[in-house]
Amino acid sequence: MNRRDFVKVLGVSAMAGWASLEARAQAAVAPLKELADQKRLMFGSCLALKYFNQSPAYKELFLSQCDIATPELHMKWDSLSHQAGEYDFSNADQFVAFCAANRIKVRGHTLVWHDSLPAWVKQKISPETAKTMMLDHIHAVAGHFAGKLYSWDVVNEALDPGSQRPDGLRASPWLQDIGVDYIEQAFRATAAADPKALLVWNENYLEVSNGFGDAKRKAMLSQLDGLLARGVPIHGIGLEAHLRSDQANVLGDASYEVFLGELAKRGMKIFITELDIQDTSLPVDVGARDKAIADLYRKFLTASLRQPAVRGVITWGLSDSFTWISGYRPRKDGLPVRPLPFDANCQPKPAYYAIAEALEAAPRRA
Ligand code: 9MR
Repeated sequence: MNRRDFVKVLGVSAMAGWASLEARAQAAVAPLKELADQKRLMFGSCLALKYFNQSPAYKELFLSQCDIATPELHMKWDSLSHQAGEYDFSNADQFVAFCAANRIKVRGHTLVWHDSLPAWVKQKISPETAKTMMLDHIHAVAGHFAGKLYSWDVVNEALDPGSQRPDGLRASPWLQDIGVDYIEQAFRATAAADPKALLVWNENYLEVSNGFGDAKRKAMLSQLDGLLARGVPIHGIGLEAHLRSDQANVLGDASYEVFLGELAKRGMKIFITELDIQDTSLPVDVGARDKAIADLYRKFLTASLRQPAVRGVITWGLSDSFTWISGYRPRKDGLPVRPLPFDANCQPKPAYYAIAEALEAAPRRA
C-alpha cells in the first residue's frame, strides 16, 4: 500500500501514523556504517568474494552496511601460496581493488598464525628455517600490499592458557621454532614492510570474564608491557568476540570494561574484529533465539563502545547464509544457525536493531 492508499483507507488522521511507520521503515534500513560514522566509529564485516557470486543481494547488503572489511580467506598463507617461494595474489588483489573502488577500508588478515598454513610450510618449518620463513612471508605479503591497507593483524591467536606456559603464550610452531621474540620480530618486520598500516595483535576469548579469559587478559597485558617497553611498533588489539549465548553472564561485564581500560591506558586502539554469537544451545523457537542473541549483542556492544579507545566493530559475516558457524559449530537439531544481524534473505533481525541501538548510544569519538 502506498501513502495515498493508506490515507484513503484510514482517513487524514492516519497521516501521523503513516509518518511513524515511515520513520520505522527508514530506521529499518539505516546502514550500520552510517550510524557508526556519526560516532566516528567504523562498521564492517569479513567477506569472501565467492559470496557475491552466490548472492547478488548479499553484495548490495555488504555495500550498504560496511565501510571496513576483513578478507575471511584471501590473505591467509594457505590462500596465497601453494608452493615454497610462490605467491598468487590475484584473489586478494581483487578484494583490495573492490574495497578501494567502494571506499571500504581493509583489515589485512593475517600474517603470523598457527592455523591455515599451507602443507609445504608445515613440512618445512623447523628451528633452522622458521625465522627466515616467517620474515620472508611478512616481507612478501605486507610488502605487496604496502600503503593499501588500513591495518594488519600481524599475529593472530598467539595466547593460549591451555599450553600451560607461565607466559600464557600458545605453543605454536612459531614460538617453538623461533622463540618468544617471534612476536616482536613479526611486528618490526611488518612495520618495515608497510610503514603506513596500523599494526594489530588479534586475539580470541579476551572478552570472556571467566578463568580462561582472565588468564588470557593477564598474559595479554604482560606481553603488551614488554613489547611497549622495547619500543616495538604495536598499535592495536583486536578482540575477535566469537561469543556464545550460553556465556551471556560472563560477557560485557564490569571486569571486561576494566580490561578495555587497561588496553586504552597503554595507548592501544581496540577493534571488535570477528563478532558473531553462537545460538547452538538456544531453543528451537526462532523468536526466542533471535531475542536472546539480540540482547547479548546489545549488552556486549554497549559495554564495548563505552570505551573510547574502541574504534570499530567488524562482524564475522552479515547474513546467516554465510557464516563459519554453520560448518564449525552447527546446532545438534540440525536447524540453520542464526548468529548474525541479517537473516538468510538479507533482512534485518533483532540483532541488527540491537547493534544499531548500541551504536546510537555510543559516545562520539574525539
Ligand atoms: O571463517 C573462517 C573459515 O571460513 C576458515 O575455514 C577458517 C580457517 O582459515 O577461518 C575462519 O575464520 C577464523 C579467523 O580467520 C580467525 N579467528 C577465528 C575465525 C573463525 O574460525
